[in-house]
Amino acid sequence: MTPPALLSAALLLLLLPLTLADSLVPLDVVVVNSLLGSAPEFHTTNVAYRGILLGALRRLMESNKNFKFTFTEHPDYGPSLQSVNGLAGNSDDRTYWELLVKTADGTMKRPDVGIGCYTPKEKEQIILNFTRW
Ligand code: B12
Ligand SMILES: *[C@@H]1O[C@H](CO)[C@@H](O)[C@H](O)[C@H]1NC(C)=O
Repeated sequence: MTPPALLSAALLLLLLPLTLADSLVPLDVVVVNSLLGSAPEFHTTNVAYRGILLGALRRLMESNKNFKFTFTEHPDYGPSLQSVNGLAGNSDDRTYWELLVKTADGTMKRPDVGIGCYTPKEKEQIILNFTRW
């Protein structure tokens, strides 16, 4: 390698961690009440590269006064989404906030982990679906 090429390679290596640390993954959060059939609410937020959904929801709550959520903590599975915008799941009427994901290519999936483990990918739609089990 020529000295200038060596220098730019070294510079790149130096800057790479910085660029990665700065990159935020954009995603949408859609709030759906399938029991009322009301119009879905769309929000946009972001999370650190490979950050967890809980982080994306927190960022959204901090930036948007029309979105709030609460969660409870399970000793084994971690955080469980309890309420969105004041509406809480309830075991007596068997309601809960289901987690669904529409990927950038349009595929729908139901994650097999909760908000503390799921790591949203770029341009995914996270659907919080109030429903019954
Ligand atoms: C029944 C059940 C549910 C019911 C619970 C209803 C109720 N109150 O009884 C409902 C349908 C609500 C449910 C929802 C979800 N569940 Co679930 N559920 C189960 C299941 C089949 C049995 C749990 C149980 O009754 N255990 C026996 C009792 C005595 O123990 P327990 O500790 O008190 O059980 C409680 C917890 O399991 C809790 N719970 C249930 N699911 C989840 C998920 C998370 C992330 C958390 C924190 C807690 C939690 O609810 C139970 C009752 O209070 C387990 C799998 C299994 N066979 O264990 C999956 C399981 C626990 N669920 C799982 C998942 C992923 C979910 C969802 C995230 C699915 C989704 N995409 O929406 C959602 C939670 C969304 C949210 N709001 O945060 C995963 C968790 C894995 C993980 N590491 O995160 C499991 C292990 C299944 C799997 N995919 O392998 N679930
Ligand atoms: C929400 O849940 C209902 C009931 O399980 C289901 O019919 C519906 O398809 C879900 N909503 C979305 C947006 O997938």
